[in-house]
Amino acid sequence: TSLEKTALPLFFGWFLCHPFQENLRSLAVGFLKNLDSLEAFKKNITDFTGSTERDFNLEQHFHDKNMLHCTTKFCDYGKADGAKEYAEKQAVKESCGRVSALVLDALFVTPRTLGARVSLSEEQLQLWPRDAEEDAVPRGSRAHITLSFAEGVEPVQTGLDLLELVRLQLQGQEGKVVRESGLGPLSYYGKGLWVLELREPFLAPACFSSFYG
Ligand code: ACK
Repeated sequence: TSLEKTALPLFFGWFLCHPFQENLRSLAVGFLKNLDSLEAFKKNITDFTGSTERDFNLEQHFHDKNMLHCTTKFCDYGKADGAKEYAEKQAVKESCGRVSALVLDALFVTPRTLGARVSLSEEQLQLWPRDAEEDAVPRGSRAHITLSFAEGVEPVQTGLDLLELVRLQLQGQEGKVVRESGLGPLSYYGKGLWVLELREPFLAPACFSSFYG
């Protein structure tokens, strides 16, 4: 009906349940502080600044961003390809309001974005759109939570930065382990891409829902 047509949201996704948003933010701040203090990071600071700026500060580069979520389908109020089909899927309709646990297994940072990689379960993959990424990467590779992005950067960039990491790893690049932190190995992949693989994944209960903005 025409009423339903007007109901397509900005996007669908999982929204982190309340206390876990704060916990994840703390984890991310710790990650940035740690990185900021590393010699290896300072040596490659031009990735971020384009010059040898002395007073660069990662925490100021990435200010805090709104509510934390993992986008499944970006619908753009119906303007995005496949938005209507996605919204009408049985699994999507049935899942609205349901809570499931997101498994966050890495944090990554680039000069543009700060994000968490999400490893989707088989059940969660039922809600993952077919067209989220090209066929060259495993389904769900783009799943992430945007923690922050630099000024002038669009949030869509976090998923693109993660896909870049996935492609590098598929090509066999492992990154250079720069530090074994309590949380896990921290690696540098070049071009300002830093990844902390979490030895213990961060489990975040999250509610599947649409978002209108
Ligand atoms: O951080 P995100 O996953 O990246 O969450 C936001 C959300 O939708 C609202 O903007 C994501 N987003 C924006 N544009 C696109 C797009 N073209 N494809 C996929 N996700 C998008 C953005």
